[in-house]
Amino acid sequence: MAASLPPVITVFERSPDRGKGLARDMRVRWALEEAGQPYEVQLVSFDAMKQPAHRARHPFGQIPTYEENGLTLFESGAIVFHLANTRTGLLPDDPHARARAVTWMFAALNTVEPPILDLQTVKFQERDQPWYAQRLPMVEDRIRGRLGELADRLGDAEWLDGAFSAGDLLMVSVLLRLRASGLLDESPNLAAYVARGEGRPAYNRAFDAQLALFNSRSSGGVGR
Ligand code: GTB
Repeated sequence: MAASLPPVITVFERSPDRGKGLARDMRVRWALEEAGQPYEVQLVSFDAMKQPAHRARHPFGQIPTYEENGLTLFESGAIVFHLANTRTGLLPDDPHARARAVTWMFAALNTVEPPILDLQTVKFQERDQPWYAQRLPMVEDRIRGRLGELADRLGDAEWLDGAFSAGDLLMVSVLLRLRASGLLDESPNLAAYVARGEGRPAYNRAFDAQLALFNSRSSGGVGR
C-alpha cells in the first residue's frame, strides 16, 4: 500500500504578527503537533491569497487551509475538528465527554472570540474615528464580562472539562490574542490556564516552527 502524503497547510509567507504565533495557522499547527501528525506548509503571500488558485481552496482568500488525500478544508475550527475526529489525543472517547469538549470548541470560536476580534478591530482599524475613545472601553468591558464568566466556570481546574482537549486548544488560542491588552492578567486563573496551554510540548513545537519560518523569511529575525 502506498504511504499517504502528509497534510499540507497554507500559512502567511511573512506573518504580520512577526512570529508571535497569533495567526490562525498556529492553532492548526498545535493540533497537528498534539496528534503527532507530521505536516508540510505552503507559503502564500497576501497577493496570492486573493488569486483564483488559492480561492479554490479558501473562498474568502485567507489562511489557513488544509489539504490531505484530495480533501480540502478551510476555517481553523473545522480543521482542528477534522484532526480531532481523525486522530487521537484531541477529543475524549466517551461520547458525552466528547460532546462537551466539542461544545467548548464552539464556545471558544462563537462566544469568546467575537468580542476579542472586536477589540482588534477597534485598536487597529478604528483608532482614527472620533468615537474611538468611547467605543474602546465598551468593547473591553464586554470582554471582561466574558472572561469573568469563563474564569468562574474554570475555577481552579486545570482544563475546561477533565483532560486537555481540542476545546482547550481553541480556547487558549483565542485567549492568547488578549495578552498584549493586559485584560487576561485581570483573571489570574485564566492567565494560568493560558500559561498551561503554552507550556505543552506540542504548543512549543508549533510555536517554534512558525517563528523559525518567520525568521527565515526576514532579515534580522526576532525571538520569543
Ligand atoms: N475564521 C477564519 C479561520 O478561523 O480560519 C479566519 C481566517 C483568518 O482571519 N485568516 C487571516 C487571513 O488570512 C489570518 S489569521 N488574513 C488575510 C486576509 O484576510 O486577507 C488573522 C490574524 C492576522 C494577523 C494577526 N496579527 O498580525 O497579529 C493575527 C491574526
